[in-house]
Amino acid sequence: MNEIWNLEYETMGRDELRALQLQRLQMTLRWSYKNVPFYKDKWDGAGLHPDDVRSLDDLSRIPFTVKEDFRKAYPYDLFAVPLERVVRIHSSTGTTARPIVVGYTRGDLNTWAELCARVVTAGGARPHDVAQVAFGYGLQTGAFGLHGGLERIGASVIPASTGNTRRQLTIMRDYKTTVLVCTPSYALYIAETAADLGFDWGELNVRVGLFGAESWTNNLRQELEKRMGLTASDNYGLTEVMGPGISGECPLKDGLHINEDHFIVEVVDPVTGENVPEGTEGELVFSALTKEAVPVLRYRTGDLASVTFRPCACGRTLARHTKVYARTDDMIIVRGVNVFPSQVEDVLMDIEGIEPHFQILLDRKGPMDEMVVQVEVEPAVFPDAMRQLVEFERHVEDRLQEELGVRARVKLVEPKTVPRHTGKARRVIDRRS
Ligand code: DLL
Repeated sequence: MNEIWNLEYETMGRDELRALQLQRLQMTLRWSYKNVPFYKDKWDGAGLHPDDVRSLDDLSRIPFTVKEDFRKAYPYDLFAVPLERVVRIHSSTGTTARPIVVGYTRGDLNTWAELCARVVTAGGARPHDVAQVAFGYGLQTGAFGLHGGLERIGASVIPASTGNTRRQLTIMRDYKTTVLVCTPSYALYIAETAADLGFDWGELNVRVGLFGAESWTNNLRQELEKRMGLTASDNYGLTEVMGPGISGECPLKDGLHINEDHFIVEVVDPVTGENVPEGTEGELVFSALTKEAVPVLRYRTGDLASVTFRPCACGRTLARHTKVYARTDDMIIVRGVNVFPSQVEDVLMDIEGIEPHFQILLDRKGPMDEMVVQVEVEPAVFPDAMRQLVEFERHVEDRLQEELGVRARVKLVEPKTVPRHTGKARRVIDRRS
C-alpha cells in the first residue's frame, strides 16, 4: 500500500532538508518584514531584523504569532499581497470571537494541492479512486483543500459536502465511492445511518477513510475500520497555517508526517514557551516557509503532541508528530482536576455495550462543579430493569474515575439521544458561569 507522492521531498536527506528550510525561512522573513506591517512592527520591537536569522537555531529569536493576532488583523491586515493577487479566501467559523481570515495566491493554491496530494497518497488514495468529500464546502478549509489534493493525484472527486446522510449513502453505493473524506465523527454518523437504513457495507466499495479536523482516538479508528470495512488514516492542519495538508499518516500509522519542506515544526512548553526536547509532549508551533498571501511565523497552534525526527520505516524522512488528542484550551477543570474529553472517549470506547457517542455537561451546583457524562448504550444492551441500569452507570462512573481522577455522574441515555454532528463534534457543554 505504501506509495510516496513526492519522492524527492518526502525522502530528502535531513541535512539537505535543513539547508532548504533555512533558505526558505530567510526568504519568508524578508517577504513578511517587507509586506506585513504587523510583522515589521513586532520584530522591530523585539530588536530582530530578518538578516539576523543566520541558522535554524536563530528561529527561537522570532516572536510567536497567536490566534489573537489573526483576530485583531481581521480581515486582511496579515495579508502580504494586494487582493488582486489573492484568488481564494477562507475563514474559520468563529462562533463567539471574530473569525480568522486567510487568503491564497495562485502559487499558494498550487502548493496546497501538492501537500494535500502527499497526505491523501500516504493515507491510501490512488488515481483510480472515487473520492467522496463529505467535509463542508464553504468558508472552512477542509473540503476545498483535500479536494485539490485528490484532484491533483487524479482521483475522481465527488464534492458531496456534509449533511443529507441518506443521500451520502446512496451516492456512496451508486457512484462506487472508494475513498471517504470527512471528520471521524461524521464517519461514525454515516456508519450508524447505514445500519439504520439497512445498507450492507458489503454492497459498498469504500476501502479508505481519510479522516481529520478533530481529535479522535485509536479506539475510534478501530471501531470505524470495523464498521465500515476500510483503513482509516488521520490528517491534520489548521486554517491559520494553511488548512489540511500540514501532516498525515502513512500506512504504518505511527505518527503524522509533517511536510517539513514547507513548514518548520517546533514543540514548546505551553506555559513557558521554551522549546522542549525531541519526544516530549508540548504545544505544536509551525512556521510556514513558502506561503505568499498570508505568511505565518512561529504560530502557536494550541495543539498538544510530541515530535520525532527519526526516519520512518515507510521511507519518508519527514518528521512525525503524535496524534493530537488535546488542545491547551479544550482542557476542562472539574473540581480542580484537569480533564481532556479524549480521556473520556478512550474509557467509553473500551467498555462493552457503549456507543461511541457522548457529551459532557458541566454545571455548577452551589460551590461545586458537577460533571455529567451522557453515554449512549447499544440498543441490545439498553436494559429494562432499573437495577441493571444503575449498576451499569456505576461501572462506567468507576472506570471514568480511575482514568480522570475525578468523579463524574454518568447518565445512560437511549440510543440516538446524544446530538450527531456532520462536521466537528461538540463534546463539552459548559454551563458553569
Ligand atoms: O480543521 C483543517 C483540516 C480540515 C484538517 C480537514 C484536516 C482535515 P480548522 O478548522 O482551522 O482547520 O481547525 C484547526 O482543528 O488546531 C486542531 O485543534 C484541530 N484538528 C485538525 N486536524 C486534527 C486532527 C482544520 N487530525 C484545529 N487531530 C486544529 C486532532 C485536529 N485535531
